[in-house]
Amino acid sequence: MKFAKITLAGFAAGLALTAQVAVAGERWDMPLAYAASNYHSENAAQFAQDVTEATGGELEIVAHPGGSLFKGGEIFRAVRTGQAPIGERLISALGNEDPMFEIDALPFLATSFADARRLFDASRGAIDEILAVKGLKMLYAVPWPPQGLYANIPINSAADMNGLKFRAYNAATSRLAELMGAIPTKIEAAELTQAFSTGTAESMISSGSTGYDRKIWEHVEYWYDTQAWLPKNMVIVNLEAWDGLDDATRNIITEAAATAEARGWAKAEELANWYKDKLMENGMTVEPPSDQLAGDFRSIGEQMMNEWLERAGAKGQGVIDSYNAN
Ligand code: PCA
Repeated sequence: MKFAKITLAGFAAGLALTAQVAVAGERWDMPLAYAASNYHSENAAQFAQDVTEATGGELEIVAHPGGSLFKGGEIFRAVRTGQAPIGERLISALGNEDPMFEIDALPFLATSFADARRLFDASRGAIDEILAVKGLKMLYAVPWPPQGLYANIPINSAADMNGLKFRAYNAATSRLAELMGAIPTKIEAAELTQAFSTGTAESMISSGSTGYDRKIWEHVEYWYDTQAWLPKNMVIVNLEAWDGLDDATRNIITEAAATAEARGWAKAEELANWYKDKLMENGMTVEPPSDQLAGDFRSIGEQMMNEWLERAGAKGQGVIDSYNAN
């Protein structure tokens, strides 16, 4: 059975193909949103190879980076409906599914790798529960390096962002842009080069990683190291596809996923400074934010936290409390 063919036919017909899930002895196509050379994608490709090898080819997982099989914005739905058995998605882009998914994109809640890890530990159970209800299971999650502000002009305060076109990657970054008076548009990383070269985007918040992947220095000169948060990608599997596997195969995947998670966290941390160096080597001005900009970001962050707590309710507060207690 060729999963990719069923996938496209099902997609065209707008059908949820939850009945046609893969079983062991199958090929699993794994859509990824980010560039093949990005460490998340390389890590996922390694995970896919590890599973393929450890199962002796009984389950072949094939990674498709760069949004080539499904675009970033389509991957969650594709896996949920069984059009793809497995895939990777930026967790915080799923805020419309549940506010809990936005917890790792709240400004200044967790700004170091160690804190991001603690926040992941505190939130994983709640995220797993939400995914299970949607017929999904998280296999592993890996962070992006700390988020900073890219702009084509010097930015010394939030007010300097007024009227700038801002590329957002989720609802939280759109809101942040709005609160600075910038004009947000949601654009996937795969479409960044086009957005910046046509002037659709003049600024964004992202890691050095995405700026490096997209040669952002060809379009903007400034990156302010605001260290605002560390969002994560997660690899999810369709539960029906998962349940169709035998125990031995599931154990192999679980083990490969744990290895991929540890490898990915280590790689992200190792590369964080390297990316900054690359931005500078390519002529960008890389600086800490001015006191004014840092202060403006902090107060916007507080407002966003309050807005999030209103949406996320007692469950959200509970996760924040357990994060703060550890
Ligand atoms: N890069 C991704 C999400 C967070 C990051 O650092 C992006 O810009 O799309």
